[in-house]
Amino acid sequence: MPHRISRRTFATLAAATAAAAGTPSVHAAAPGNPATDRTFPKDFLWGSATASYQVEGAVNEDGRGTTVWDTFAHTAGKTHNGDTGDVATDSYHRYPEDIAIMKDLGLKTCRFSIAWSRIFPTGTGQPNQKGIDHYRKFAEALLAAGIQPYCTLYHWDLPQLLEDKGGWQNRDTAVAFADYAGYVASKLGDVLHNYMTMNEISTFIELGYGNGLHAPGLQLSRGKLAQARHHAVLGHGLAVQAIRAHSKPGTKVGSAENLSAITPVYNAPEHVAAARKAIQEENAGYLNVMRTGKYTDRYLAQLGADAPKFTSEEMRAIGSPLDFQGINIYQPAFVRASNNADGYEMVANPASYPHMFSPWLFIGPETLYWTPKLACEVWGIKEMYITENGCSSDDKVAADGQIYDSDRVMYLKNYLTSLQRAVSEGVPVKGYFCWSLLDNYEWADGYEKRFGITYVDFATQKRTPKLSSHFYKNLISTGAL
Ligand code: GCO
Repeated sequence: MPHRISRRTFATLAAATAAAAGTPSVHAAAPGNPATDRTFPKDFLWGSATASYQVEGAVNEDGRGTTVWDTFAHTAGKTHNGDTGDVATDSYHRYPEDIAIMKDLGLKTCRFSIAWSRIFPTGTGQPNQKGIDHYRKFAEALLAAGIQPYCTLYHWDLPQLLEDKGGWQNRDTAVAFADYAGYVASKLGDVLHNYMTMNEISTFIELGYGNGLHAPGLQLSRGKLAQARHHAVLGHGLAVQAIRAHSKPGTKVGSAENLSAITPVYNAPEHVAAARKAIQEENAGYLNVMRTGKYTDRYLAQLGADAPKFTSEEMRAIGSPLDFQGINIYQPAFVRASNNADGYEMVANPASYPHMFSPWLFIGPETLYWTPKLACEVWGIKEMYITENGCSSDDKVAADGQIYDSDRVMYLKNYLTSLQRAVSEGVPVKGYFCWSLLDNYEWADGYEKRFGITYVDFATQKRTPKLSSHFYKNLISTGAL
């Protein structure tokens, strides 16, 4: 079974033209003494994140249509142990219990995703009222618990019938996604006020259509892949417009993107300047084009004849202004200054570099300082959320029934210390969503890699808070590290 080692190490075919070096900081210094103050602002939004296919189960209930992940997970040899999301954490039924866990933690917000195929079982056409009813009940239960819903409209579970017509290779999928997004906003706008269009476009495109490690498991040529990438960012942009057209004033729209988490290899002016160039070029096909509405010259030059076909109207849609930007951050992508034409070079980690239980998850807490800071500077972002951060552990239940995941506590403590540094310096990060509330279906890694702060016994569905959950609860209640 191929591992997901390559999962977040995608290169976006970036190329040579240097982007704005030395962009001035947009942040005013925050009050207090950043060197000694270890607290987060009182109104900081603490949350957790999950995704439909990873937690819901109930794949054949209430009219849900088949998705690419159902197909992929049920194809022999595609996932660890042949694991599927058929049951997952059974959260379609057990969400009241999950919300009670969130409430006990003191969470202010919850990031979850809507399964497109529960709303439109075939992707387009006739909507399914039972799907809308389910997410309405879920959102109402969150609100009753004092928890603000943050809804992702697409976390990779594409309706299979759309994939049969080409999936993201087909421009019509982008239009269908926008129609679905607008429909949800029109039906649930009274209970949902914060939307993320898509989760990690870079991951579902590069792994789903590039190296084939994720659904739908294709390995496209470079040109076809670039076109699929374009359709996905276009789908994002059209959905932003559709949500705005169908929602009330005050509704906020953003995305949750897994950018290449550019981090200077160490804090020296030349490496920081290199990182400013790298963050744009290494994310040229995703966040950079979504934030600017332009492909960089370097990106297009490197693709040459394989560059995507696009119109100026599409580019305007892709660059639709957002109210906030979510970024998912796990491992750093180190960069150093270089005399080459790019002005930077990525640093490949040696085999001895430490990682968490997932081999791709290199440990680099400072990425939660540098990446938000550089991203906000370079793209002029005024409101940012860390929409995912967390880690896998080889969790075991101890003789006393508890789970002492000291490695996850180490990871969270150090990453959050870096985040606190960024916030205290005025980087506009307004909240943090821990991945994940519960152990869940980790895609091609099945159930082996546990990312939850709550342990799930998958045989009984019993939930037990881990040591990291107690750490997180304490942090939320005190606001201090
Ligand atoms: C992703 C996700 C989550 C993962 C998490 C841990 O990026 O894959 O948004 O679905 O489970 O990041 O790998």
